[in-house]
Amino acid sequence: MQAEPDNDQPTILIVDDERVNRSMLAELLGQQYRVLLAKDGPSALTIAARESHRLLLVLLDVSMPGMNGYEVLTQLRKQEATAGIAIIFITGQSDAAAEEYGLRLGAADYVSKPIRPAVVSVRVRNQIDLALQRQALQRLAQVDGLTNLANRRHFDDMLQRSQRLCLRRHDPLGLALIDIDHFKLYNDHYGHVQGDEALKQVAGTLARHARRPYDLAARFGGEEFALILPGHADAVAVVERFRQEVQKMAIAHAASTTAPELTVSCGVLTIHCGQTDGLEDCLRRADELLYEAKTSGRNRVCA
Ligand code: GH3
Ligand code: MG
Ligand code: MG
Ligand code: MG
Repeated sequence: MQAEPDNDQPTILIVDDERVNRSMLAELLGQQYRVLLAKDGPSALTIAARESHRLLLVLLDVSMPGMNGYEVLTQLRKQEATAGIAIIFITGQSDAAAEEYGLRLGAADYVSKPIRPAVVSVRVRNQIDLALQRQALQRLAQVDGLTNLANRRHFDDMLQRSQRLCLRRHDPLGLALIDIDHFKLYNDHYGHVQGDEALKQVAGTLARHARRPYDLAARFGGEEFALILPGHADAVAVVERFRQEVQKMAIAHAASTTAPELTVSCGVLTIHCGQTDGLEDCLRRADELLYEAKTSGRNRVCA
């Protein structure tokens, strides 16, 4: 993941065509949140796309020249990255039909002008709390509890997204399947608790090899891991370095017939853009390469 220069206050985007409204809201919310401002729909969409990874809430004026708030909401919902951002409409219309329309479009809440600061603060706080809870739940649903890596479900999801990304960018997509060697013997010899510790250590090393923003290290299941490396021309080299580092951790494995320490076998497939094979086929081929690594002596990378 990339380093974030700013603090981690929740980010709010205020969109209003009138400067006085923007400054009033910015002053009201600026103490507790990181506040961004936009004076029209198109710039709101640009900022939201750029900040989608940390933007939790948009305070959105309904009537603006050019693109109105309803259109902005509709556009935000169309893009995967911005679809989940909470929206509070702000409007001068004290019109029940307009309010109903906004809520039906999927706004989380509605406040009317003239703005009552205390009410806006509370409504914003409520929506931010909900958004943070949603984020925490989403994270729980994506992460493997033992290793903290992406779980299988998230891996499947990200593999599909990575394939789309690589198609768009005309990039190759590296896919690795990794399996710990003689891990049943490790458990038998050292016990399941120490087995879990070894899994965590291997996972930590794997995570350090998923360096770029779109790389993903996952627990594929049991003592198997996976690595997605979008846009890497040298996926094999990355995985080979990982394999060597696992061996260098020197986790003793007295029962292994491969080496005195814990080792891994890896299959690496490079999917070329334009190749339209289904991902199931790709996974099957990566698994065949892993099997080749196992049958040709373990503790190696086959590509
Ligand atoms: P190979 O080198 O052919 O991969 O042999 P292996 O023994 O590693 O493969 P096998 O599939 O026979 O055994 C996998 C072992 O991984 C068996 C299972 O108990 C262990 N395992 C799977 N998940 C966990 C876990 O969460 N914790 C621990 N401690 N062990 C696990
Ligand atoms: Mg306006
Ligand atoms: Mg296995
Ligand atoms: Mg194994």
